Formats: sequence, structure tokens, C-alpha cells
Amino acid sequence: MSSLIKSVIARRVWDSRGRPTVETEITLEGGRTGRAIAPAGASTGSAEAVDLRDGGAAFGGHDVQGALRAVNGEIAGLLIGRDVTDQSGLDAALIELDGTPNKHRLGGNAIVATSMAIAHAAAASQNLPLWRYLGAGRADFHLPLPEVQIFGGGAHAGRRVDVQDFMVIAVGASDYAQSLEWTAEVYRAAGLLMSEAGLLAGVADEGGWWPAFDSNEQALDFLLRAIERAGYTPGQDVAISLDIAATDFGRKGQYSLARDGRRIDSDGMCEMLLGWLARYPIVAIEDPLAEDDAEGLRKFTAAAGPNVEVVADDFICTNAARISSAAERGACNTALIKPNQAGTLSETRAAFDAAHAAGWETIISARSGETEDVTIVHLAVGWGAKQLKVGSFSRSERMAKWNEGLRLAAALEQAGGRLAPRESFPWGRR
Ligand code: 2PG
Ligand code: MG
Repeated sequence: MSSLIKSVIARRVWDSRGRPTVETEITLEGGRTGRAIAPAGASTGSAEAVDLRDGGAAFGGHDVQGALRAVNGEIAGLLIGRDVTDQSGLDAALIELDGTPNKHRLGGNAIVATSMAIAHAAAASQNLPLWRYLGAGRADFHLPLPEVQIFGGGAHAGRRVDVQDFMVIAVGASDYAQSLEWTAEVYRAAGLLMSEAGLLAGVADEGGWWPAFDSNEQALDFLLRAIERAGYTPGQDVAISLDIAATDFGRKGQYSLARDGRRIDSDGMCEMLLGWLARYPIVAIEDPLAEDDAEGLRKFTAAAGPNVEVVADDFICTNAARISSAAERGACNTALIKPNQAGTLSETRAAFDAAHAAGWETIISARSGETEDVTIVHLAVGWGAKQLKVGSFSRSERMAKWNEGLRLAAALEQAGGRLAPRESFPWGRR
């Protein structure tokens, strides 16, 4: 089957926030196709590839005509006639064509949709599912452990609480399917508890309950109660994971906790979060301090200890060099990996490899603005990520990804695949 690119087209499709985004579709000589859609973040790190928007009046300035023109014009001109299985060569050519350090000329959205479509078309040319194509050469595959939002906050829920993601990880589940079952029960129990307490205000950006809590700690208390009400033992069966997304409310070592009515410095943040680690069964904590607070992140990582995943998102922006230098200074120990922060699949892979080379764990993550695209689930399985974070347990842009994991689990079961090696979880040894 030919792997030469015959055409590259972009079309405007719509994301989970009702905003325009870019879909790239690549057709090969011989007729096979691959396509992918760019996601979009709300709480973004400053070193991310630029999500190119048109500005102006239409759709609140979020239209993507410039990015679509880039794909249909310059990018198509570059790629037509090339071998689609040369992912690294094509990604390097895209980076060179753009010519800017942050991909603002052609748009990170134009480039990432194209780079992921290249992988889909390449897998199709070899008649392989994407996960297997991406995992070529690997003998052992496993499903990632789902990290699932129960309450939304921060930029995803009108800053109703400061902390952005209150999540659970079913650490005691025996396989991927069971971890989703347990999570479904916790999600349901949390909704019931909140509506009984008159605190349920709707559903947030990533499908988690939109809480009307009075404090960040009240959210943690409700999460604990939801786990218990669903019949699980907190910490043993189902543990808590947080994305503080502190870049959103912290700068230059000062943090404004609007919900708690407090302004604290970096040491104060560390103290508050270490207090939460002591009182709640928290196994992972993302962006505990702002992206400009490397020293705070170093101190926090040292104090939290090796049994807690200190996850870097805004701080590293899926960049290999940033991950290596963070690891050298002891800031964080786990990388959140988002393809659209990097802009190409090859740079995303480089970041993923840099994390493992530094002894870090990896979490493949969606964005708050998502679609039916399930590429990241295949990345998680094909590359061997420990966790998968795609938002909550409702809304089809999220469920499409959890459900794709079930299909991959079935495919892997035939090949002897697993959830994830329990013994490799730091908290599994507690
Ligand atoms: C994050 C993501 C997903 P956003 O901060 O990790 O929760 O949010 O896509 O808005 O950056
Ligand atoms: Mg984050």
C-alpha cells in the first residue's frame, strides 16, 4: 500500500466549547486516509506552541481561518509527494517551514493537527491500528491508569474554587475497565452528595461537577465522602489527584486564593499543600506552584517525597529541554504530556523520552477544549504512559477517549495486555 501523500486538506470543525478548531485530513496515493483535530487549552503555559486564532468579531475572536489557510496552502505544498511514514523528517520540515520558536507563523494548531494526521495516515498505510504503529518495536503494552476529574474549578468553572481539577485515580482497580466502573460510581455519588447539599451548580468545562463550594478544602472533603459513599476505601481503592494549576493565580512568588480569601507566598502555598497531603489520600499533585516559581517547585518536590507524583504541566509545556533541566534541579518528578503544547508528535515524543530518561513518570493529557479525536489514547498505549488524563466522566469528548481505551483493552487482552503494572506505582507500596 502506497505511503506517498497525495493531498492534505484542513477543514474547520468545532470543539467542546463550541469554538472553531482545525482538522487536517491526509490522503495517500492508493486512497488510505488519516485525520486528526487540534485541541485547545484554557489554562495555558507561556512556553506552549501558539494556538493561532484570527481575532476580530467572529466567534469571539476564536476563528482559525489563518491556520486553515496555512494547512491548505504552505503545509500541503510541503507534504504532497512525501513518504508519510517519515514522521520525524516531516515534523522537522514543518518546524523549519514555520520558522519561529513557538510556531506562531503557521499556528501550533495547524501543525499539531497535521502532525497527528501524518501518524494516522502512516498507520493506515501499514494496515495497523495507531497504537500498534506508534509502539513498533515494543513487546509489552499496557493500558494507562485513568486519572478522572470529579469537580472542575479554576479556569474551567468560572474560578468557583481556585484549584482547577479535583480528580480520582482508582489505584486499587485490577484493570482498566474496573477503574472506569469505580470512577463512574464515585462521579455519581459526588453528584448526589452535592445536590443533596444544594451545592451542585452544573457541569464544568471538562465534564466534572461545577461546585458551589465555600473553600478548596470543602471540595476535598466532599471528594473523600463521595469515594466512601460509593463504597470504596479512600487511598486504598480510590485515591485523590489534584491539578492546582497555580500559574493561574500565582506570579512572582505570590498566590491569591480568591475562594479562601487569602494571599500567600510560595512557602505558604507549600505549607498549605503539604497539609493537604498529610490529611487527604492524595497521590498526585499537578502544578502545585506557578510556572515562574522553580525554587518553590524544587522545595515542594523535596518535601512531598517520592510517594507523591509532583506533576509538571505549565512548568515544562511538553518540552524535552525544560524537562531535563527541571529534573536536574529536582523540581517535579512526573511529566504531563500534551501534543499541542509541543506542536508536533516528534517533539511530544522527545519530551516523553526525556521524562523517562530523567526517571520521571508520564501522564498523557487532553486539553479542556476537546473533540471526538482519540489520538492521545493511542499515544498512551503505544508509547507506554503510566496515566491518562482526559477530564471527567461525562460529555462525549471525554467519554470518546475512555471508551477508546476499552477497545484498546480488548485488543490488548488478546495480546496479554494489562492495566498498568501495580508494583510500579509509588503509592502501591504504601
Ligand atoms: C490542564 C488542562 C487539562 P487546559 O491544565 O492540565 O485539565 O487544562 O487544557 O485548560 O490547560
Ligand atoms: Mg494542568
